[in-house]
Amino acid sequence: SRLARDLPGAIARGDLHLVYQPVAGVRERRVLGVEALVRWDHPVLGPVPPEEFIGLAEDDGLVVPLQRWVLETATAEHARLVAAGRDLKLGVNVSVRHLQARCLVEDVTRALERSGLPARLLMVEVTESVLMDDDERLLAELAELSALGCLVSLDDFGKGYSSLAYLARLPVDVLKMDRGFVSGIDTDPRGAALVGSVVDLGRTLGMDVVAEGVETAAQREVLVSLGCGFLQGWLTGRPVPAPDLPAVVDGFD
Ligand code: G
Ligand code: G
Ligand code: MN
Ligand code: NA
Repeated sequence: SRLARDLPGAIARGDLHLVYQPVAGVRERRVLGVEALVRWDHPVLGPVPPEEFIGLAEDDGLVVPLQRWVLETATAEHARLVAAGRDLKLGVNVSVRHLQARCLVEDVTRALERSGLPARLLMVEVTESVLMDDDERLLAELAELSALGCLVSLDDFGKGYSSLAYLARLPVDVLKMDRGFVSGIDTDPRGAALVGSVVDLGRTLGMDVVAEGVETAAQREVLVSLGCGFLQGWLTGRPVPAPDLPAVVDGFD
């Protein structure tokens, strides 16, 4: 396809950019971190949805160069924010294919070295499809990331069919609860009960729980009452380019 043909050039030409969405702490009442999200503005076709070109990159063996670009760019941009005095975590989405390619640890190490970003501020986000892939080598790679001092989060948690037995064995610090759980919680008591059990599960396993896709004050209220400590979504902030972040972080209420 045209997109697949144009993607390598887009990386080289600088047609990709990153936006950052705030993650807020309920108790802290401030922004504690951001998640980097990749964007591609195609010169002819306009904005291409990330699901689409990341899928293409995965099929065409381009995902490692794409993810390297994301890691290098996000850590470099974020290190500048940290140097300017803001002690925020950075979440970067990675593809399971990058884990499978066995060079994620090396690429993360290099990005940390080049940017000077402390490892403790980097959170690697993997989707729960790693759970379905009962592969000891993937677990070992995640454990190596932990050993570097990075955080590991399980993204879109609850969307698929992760095994609870396996979850307990994963070296994961943070559960990012899929936004599908959040959408109806202010009107659906069963939905709220479900979110409550995910929060409890996180507590049991020693993992922080971030609610994704928080759009309304009513949803936030329910999440807070259920003990969810971390919120991400349009309510706490839309994704913005790096230069706009200081104003978003400092102006948060
Ligand atoms: O950003 P939304 O912005 O539309 O992102 C859509 C999907 O693309 C989400 O599932 C998100 O996790 C994923 N995504 C966004 N940026 C990246 C990235 O840099 N790498 C990978 N692998 N996925 C990403
Ligand atoms: O899968 P992951 O959690 O990495 O994806 C983040 C995706 O969620 C991005 O596409 C981002 O634009 C989107 N997103 C962020 N906040 C909200 C929100 O409040 N509502 C909805 N519908 N999408 C959101
Ligand atoms: Mn994510
Ligand atoms: Na994701």
